[in-house]
Amino acid sequence: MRSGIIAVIGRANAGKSTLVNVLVGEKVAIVSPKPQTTRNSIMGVLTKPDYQLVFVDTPGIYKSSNKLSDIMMKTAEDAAKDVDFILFVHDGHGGLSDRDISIMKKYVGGGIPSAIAYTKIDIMPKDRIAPDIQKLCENGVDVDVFPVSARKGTNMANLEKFLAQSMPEGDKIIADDIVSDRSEKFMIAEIMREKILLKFDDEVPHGIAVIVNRFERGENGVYDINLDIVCDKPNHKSILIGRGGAAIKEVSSFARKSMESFLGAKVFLTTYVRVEEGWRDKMGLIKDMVIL
Ligand SMILES: Nc1nc2c(ncn2[C@@H]2O[C@H](COP(=O)(O)OP(=O)(O)OP(=O)(O)O)[C@@H](O)[C@H]2O)c(=O)[nH]1
Ligand SMILES: [Mg+2]
Repeated sequence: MRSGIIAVIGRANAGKSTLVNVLVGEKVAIVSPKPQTTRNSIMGVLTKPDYQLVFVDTPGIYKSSNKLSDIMMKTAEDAAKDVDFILFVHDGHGGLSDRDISIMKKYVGGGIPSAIAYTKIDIMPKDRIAPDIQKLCENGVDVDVFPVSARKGTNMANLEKFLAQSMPEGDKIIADDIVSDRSEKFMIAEIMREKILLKFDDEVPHGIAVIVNRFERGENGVYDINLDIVCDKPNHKSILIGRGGAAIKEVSSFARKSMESFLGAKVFLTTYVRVEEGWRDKMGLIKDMVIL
């Protein structure tokens, strides 16, 4: 048996959470086309008869603009310590800049075994892959590179096999039936945030926090869920609510459906939008609003 902890690191929006979800075979982390979707480190576990891979998905590396993003950056950096392996996720479709290489070099090829997942190859010309790998070599990035598409599943089995072989010999770290360290309550708040990220423009969702006030299952099997959607600015509140409440109604309806499929039960969802100006810069409020 081989088992180990794999930190999944990379720039914001690279495709880390998508990759972890696909490898684990279940959605443990929300995904969106916007950078800074993941705010916490989230564990996703893949248990097979002869190996166990414990992935730690992390917030993407991104320029910090407030206390919240400072904490997110620290979360990613901390996750890369004391692990058995670092899997650096690179968005191949986004090109390969000198800055990409310098960030990579911080994490790969050091004391901890590492590899690069060069992802999103389904949406880029294949003839760009080999020159990029060559460029990495020339720049002293001397680790295995796996061109993959998490979305299409391309080359994911090879990556999984390689990771399994790279783990130290040892017993399972996590019980068989556990796929994530995050609670249902956490995922409910994240699903709401995901739907907001998908519907609204950049500035609004990045200032959002979702607080679960009530999460109860009634005798009839229906979940009664009440959420506060906290936003950064009064004008964000009006955008979120929309004319006659149309926007919040639509986004809540998407979220409810997604919660129902996650929980496997009916959901009665109520939401309330409120403003806490500048909460992302106030440590006390961050602690209250982001489940760290
Ligand atoms: N075409 C394609 N798109 C992908 C692939 N992997 C991820 N994406 C898309 O890339 C975007 C970002 O994906 P995420 O998985 O949220 O990226 P992330 O690295 O976790 O982002 P942060 O949490 O913000 O750091 C989403 O729109 C995904 O659907 C892939 O293999 N192919
Ligand atoms: Mg993510």
